[in-house]
Amino acid sequence: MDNQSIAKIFEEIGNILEIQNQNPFRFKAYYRAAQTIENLSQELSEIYKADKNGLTKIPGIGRALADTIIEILETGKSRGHDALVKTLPEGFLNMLDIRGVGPKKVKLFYTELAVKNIVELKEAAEKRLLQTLPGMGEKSESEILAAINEYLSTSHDRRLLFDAMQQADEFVAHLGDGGSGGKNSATSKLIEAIEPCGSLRRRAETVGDIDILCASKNPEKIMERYVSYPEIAKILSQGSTKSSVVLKSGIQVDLRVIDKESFGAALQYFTGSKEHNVRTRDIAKRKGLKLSEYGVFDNDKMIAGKTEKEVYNAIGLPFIPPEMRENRGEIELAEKLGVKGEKNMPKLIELKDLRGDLHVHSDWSDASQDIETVAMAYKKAGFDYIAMTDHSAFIGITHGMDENRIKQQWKEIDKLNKKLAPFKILKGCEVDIHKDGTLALPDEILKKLDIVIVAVHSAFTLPEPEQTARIIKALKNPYVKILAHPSGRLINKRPAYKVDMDAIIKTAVENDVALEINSSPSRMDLQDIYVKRAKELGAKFAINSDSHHSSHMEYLKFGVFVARKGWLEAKNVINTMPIS
Ligand code: DGT
Ligand code: CA
Ligand code: CA
Repeated sequence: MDNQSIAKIFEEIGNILEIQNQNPFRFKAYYRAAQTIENLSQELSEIYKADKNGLTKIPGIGRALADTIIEILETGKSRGHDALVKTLPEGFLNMLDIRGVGPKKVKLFYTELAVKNIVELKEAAEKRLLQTLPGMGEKSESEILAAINEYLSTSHDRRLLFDAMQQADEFVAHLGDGGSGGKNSATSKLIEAIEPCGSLRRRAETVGDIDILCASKNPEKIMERYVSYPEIAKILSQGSTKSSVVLKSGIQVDLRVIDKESFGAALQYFTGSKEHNVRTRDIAKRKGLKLSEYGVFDNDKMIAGKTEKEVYNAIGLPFIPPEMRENRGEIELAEKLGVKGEKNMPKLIELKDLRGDLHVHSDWSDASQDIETVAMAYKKAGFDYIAMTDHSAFIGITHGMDENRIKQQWKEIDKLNKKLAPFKILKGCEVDIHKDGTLALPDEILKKLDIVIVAVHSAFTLPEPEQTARIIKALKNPYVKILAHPSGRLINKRPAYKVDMDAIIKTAVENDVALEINSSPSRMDLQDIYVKRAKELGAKFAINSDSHHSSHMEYLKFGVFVARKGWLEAKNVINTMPIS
């Protein structure tokens, strides 16, 4: 867990204590601690690892706060924080993300107007109720309304695919018979088919709203169950086959119920993208057909609609996988191949093609589990190998390894490889690229490693020519195998560093360096559009979890989504290969 995330937990504890009218001493201590942590130049995990009593030596961090930090470092959360969050209605704390709204105001809105989330706050502002409250006026009300609208229309409101998928799964489980444990295809007598579609089904990195399509003979019953979902904050519209709601988390969910005979056509329509749909409708029209969400029609006769494949084939195209439907060349390819050429469409990579993970951390740097625990988890999940790629030592970054500790780690890995064979742990390192393009470890060490991953973790704001030159220089080192998270962006949090991505891709190709697709849900980096471009330029890829806990293995599917959106096949990805 990094300092930013820990600081956020402390700030939230402070917020909740303040909302609860607790002693100002208490909540202010948490605010101060959050500030201190945010400004530290060293990771808390590193401080703790170096010295078990080191945390209390940080100014403003006493024994109790230090214990909370240790609990978060070891378990990924704080029970005290969890318990506090549960005292508030769901979505309550999101109100604090609105500019000009702090703990005092949310407390006021809640006690005076029973406002529990952003949606209700917006309603109250639109009804001009906020201006009636003590300390508020017309001006502060309109400022808050403007801030809410800004918040709802900016990228904050586009959710990570990871979050949206979780919420969609829960919703689908609710619609199914009493919940099926979060499966995407919950079915019951009432529901003949159900599928989240839209940007979520296309596996876009962020999702604006969730679209769910359902086939049923009894739409009224479905709608009844739909609007009874306890997570709903507001029903926007409710019809017999079409409804929209906003969840307490703030995300909108649109539901359409359709006849089974039209399910494929509706799925095609509501999966989009809009740009892709415009093209497919056009193609139908040119053939004298009509394509709608109800089916493909020749005059009034329905000639396809039950499955998507039927729909594409009826307009003369091979089936196009949802991830490719962005009007980025898939229509041209599909037209060229035709229905008969369906087998020549890219055979997109699948999660089961991955045999190893080439970017994994342990407690030798900034993760919490030892190598054996991590390796055993991968082995148990059916993988053949991992590369242990703990961080190199680099001031101000992480609990990194110097040459001595790397050599010690090799001994540990050799020992474990005997024990776990045929499972294999490769010796690796995530090596920092210095500002000048040199690497944090000497060649004598690098050449003995199986996997050298290089990464930028500092000087994010260099001008484009310098940032590009820095990375290119690193890629030319003969021992480098993989460039980690090539753009450095964190979705909704930190923009990509400015680089000439084409030049970097070309250098990677020339020097036989694989580009990483980092599967962490907030990274998904390299991005799909660059993946497609890099594939065209002949690049190789590695889909890695960058896991800091064995449970992060689950992230790999998000890397696979990105790869599929970039049209990759298994053969383009090095960790689909057996170990040689
Ligand atoms: P989002 O929600 O912003 O992440 O993106 P989408 O793609 O899920 O967009 P959304 O929810 O507005 O609409 C869902 C799908 O419905 C969209 O992907 C394609 C289809 N659709 C929506 N509006 C139109 C339209 O005006 N024309 C056509 N052809 N299709 C549309
Ligand atoms: Ca959508
Ligand atoms: Ca929608």
